[in-house]
Amino acid sequence: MEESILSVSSERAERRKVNPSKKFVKSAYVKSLREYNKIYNESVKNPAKFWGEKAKQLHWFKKWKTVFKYSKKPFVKWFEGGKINVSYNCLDRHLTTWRKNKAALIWQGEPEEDSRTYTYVELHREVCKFANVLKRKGIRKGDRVCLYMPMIPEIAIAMLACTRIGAIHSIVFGGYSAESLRKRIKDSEAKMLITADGSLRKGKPMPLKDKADSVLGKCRSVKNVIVCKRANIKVKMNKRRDFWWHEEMKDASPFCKAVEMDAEDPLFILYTSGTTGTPKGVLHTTGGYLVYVYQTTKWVFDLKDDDTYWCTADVGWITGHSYIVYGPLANGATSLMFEGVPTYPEPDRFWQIVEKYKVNVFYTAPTVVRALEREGKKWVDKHDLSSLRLLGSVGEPINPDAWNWYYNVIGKRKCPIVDTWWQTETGGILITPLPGAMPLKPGSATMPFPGVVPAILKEDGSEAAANEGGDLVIKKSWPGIGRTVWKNPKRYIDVYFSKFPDYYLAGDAAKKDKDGYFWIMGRIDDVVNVSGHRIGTAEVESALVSHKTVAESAVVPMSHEIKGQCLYAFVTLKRGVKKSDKLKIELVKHVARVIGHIAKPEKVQFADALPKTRSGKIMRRILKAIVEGKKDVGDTTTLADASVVKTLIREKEK
Ligand code: 7RM
Repeated sequence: MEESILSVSSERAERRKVNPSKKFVKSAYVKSLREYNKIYNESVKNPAKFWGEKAKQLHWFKKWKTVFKYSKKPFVKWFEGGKINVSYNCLDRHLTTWRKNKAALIWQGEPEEDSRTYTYVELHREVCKFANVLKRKGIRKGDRVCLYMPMIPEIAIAMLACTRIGAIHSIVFGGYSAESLRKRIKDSEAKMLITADGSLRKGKPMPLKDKADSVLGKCRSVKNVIVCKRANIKVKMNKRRDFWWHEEMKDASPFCKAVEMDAEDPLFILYTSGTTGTPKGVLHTTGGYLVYVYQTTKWVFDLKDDDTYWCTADVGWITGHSYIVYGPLANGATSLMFEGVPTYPEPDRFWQIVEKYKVNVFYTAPTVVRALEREGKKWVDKHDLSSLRLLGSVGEPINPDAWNWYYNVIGKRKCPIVDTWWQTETGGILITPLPGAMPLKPGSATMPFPGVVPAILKEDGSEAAANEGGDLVIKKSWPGIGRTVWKNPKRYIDVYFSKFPDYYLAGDAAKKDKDGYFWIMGRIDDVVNVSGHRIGTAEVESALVSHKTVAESAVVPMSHEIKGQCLYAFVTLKRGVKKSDKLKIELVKHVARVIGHIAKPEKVQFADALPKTRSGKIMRRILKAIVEGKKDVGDTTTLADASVVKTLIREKEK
């Protein structure tokens, strides 16, 4: 009865469907399931035709010869023979249209009074100037440039300037430690570092340049450092090596021709943590990536010219690359960028910004939704959110409780929610609703984007039956797929193409229901085997969070003499709820009620905070180590707040 636990609780969820309103459908790009099915079937039958047509909407200096072909499996080439430039498509292409004076980037700083808007023509000018600064400092096509910056417009300007001259950017998230920065600079052999004096976090200046300085001595490849002023922190400048952004920009020319890049020339490297300690440098290339983020941004967010679009991610992770900068700008959209956090100065900051800029499309992570739900509805009710017409979610499965709150309290029951499943490696969104076409099922990322062919495989490689959990794979290539691991093609093959050699292995467990909806269950290693039952920890977490006292939870396996494994639940309570043993018992009972007795956590530990990456993902690897009583919980440098770990160890359940 392996699959029973996975289907019992989902059976109810699976039947619930939420349809988009007539008004939404009326203006949507794709208006019905029938229309989606038609587009989908054609895209899969003839991917070259489908992607070729989409690619034509961008500007190519020279058209491609073949839409796609394998050079040597699994290595693939998209739009071979084509010449294109990303910055040209994100900027120059709009300057000959009415969009030239449209807001491209609206930036809201953490202090309310700090904000800036760049029109397309203005952004183009800044990018050209900075591209000339790069050239002056000796940066050429193919060179790596490392960015270690706050969420300020200069990060987008630097990215676009790199793409303009064919330099490969490698963004290291500003929250990462100096040591993480060093590793990434070393692996990519970056010739330049672009950073800032510091960033602002909850009103406090946090050093960046100082942190970088502590390792730059060991980074021989870096010849120059460009420093932006942001946090008013005094920094040491090495005369021969370090230069101020604003000084370099003063006399830089605003004319810079965009380099004609081969479609398969490298665009950027983005490091992502793997199972080993060494992060993988995922390499994305030019033409395919741009076509993919262009088309997904347009259809998934149903983006229209008069929309103000806000993705709350940090530019330092893939969501920011694809859906703050490249996707929206390639569409000529207005993209909002926010420097701060959701709860500062008060827990209504996001809603205040939505009201201030009349945001229409809002894209965030489930962890943010849960954190703001925890703060209470009163913060939402202070603001007029009537401009919102579409909501998005990314990063983790969104549990039905958070989904309902997002839908009812934020979207006022009129905004579809696009639950978008994808990864750093996929470049863009792969499984997602097209919001005018798909009836939503809360908790499901629904269906594949046109051209994408996912499947659920069992260990022996055969396809799983409906509702049966297994490995999520993608059977056909798509233009946005990461092409290799930087300097390590073997690792690319090992990680993604060896368990099932013909398919891309996502590393997530998932299942597909009878209606063809995909349900992501979490990373493969988040599936726990309790007395022979496969239980997705996400499902137990979802049950816990559906209890009225619970704000957030993380469930991990713990070894158990009899059951093999059992479940250990970390639970964050809502504000004002009292911790008690009685409540623990009640929560365990609640899980039994929602899923069944076999899913009952063996232990419950209350935790005011959970170890999370700055992008909001709970680091279950660390929780597992804590639960197993390991002295060394492994690398904690990617955590937003490493002190959380000590508290959890101290308060561990016996
Ligand atoms: C975009 C991003 C990738 C991993 C992925 C999943 C999880 C992301 C969803 C999701 C369920 C979703 N890139 N994940 N989105 N799980 N539903 N809508 O997050 O490289 O940082 O992470 O995130 O496990 O494999 S990522």
